[in-house]
Amino acid sequence: MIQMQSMLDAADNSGARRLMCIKVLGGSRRRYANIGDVIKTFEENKFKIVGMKMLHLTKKQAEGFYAVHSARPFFDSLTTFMSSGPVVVMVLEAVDVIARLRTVMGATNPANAAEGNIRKRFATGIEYNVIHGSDAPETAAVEIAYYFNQLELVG
Ligand code: 3AN
Repeated sequence: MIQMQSMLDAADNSGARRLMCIKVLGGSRRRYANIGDVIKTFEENKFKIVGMKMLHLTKKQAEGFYAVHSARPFFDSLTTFMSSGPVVVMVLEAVDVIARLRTVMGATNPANAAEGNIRKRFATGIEYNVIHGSDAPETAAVEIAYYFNQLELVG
């Protein structure tokens, strides 16, 4: 049993990949994130960047990305916001990546986020919360494939 658990732990710690997306960049309003600060935070926290690109999503592309939230009341405003300017999408690797990505990002609502994490430092509201991170291996696989092909991932 212990051996099986340590095999599972090893599997999760073997450099698993997660999609991370810095939401809409640029512009003059405070809802926008500073890309350099976010990247620096991940580098300082020992995440390896294995893929990165900047995109300006259409409304349809944003709706596809957030399809899981299509029944939620904020779906239209979230996807309008996500298609209102460029975003940066990244694929990150790290030991214990699920828990560590969530810790570095912070709670969905920045008002509840812990001191020092990205949403606490830079987000201006629950909808404008700077960053998206895949929450499970299955969603990461789908989200990575939404933006990247194999040639665009290194290492
Ligand atoms: P997280 O990004 O923390 O995993 P999710 O997956 O529940 O949170 O929500 C996806 C995105 O939908 C959030 N990043 C946020 O922008 C938006 N969102 C979530 N809950 C709300 C809400 N109650 N009101 C407005 N926007 C929300």
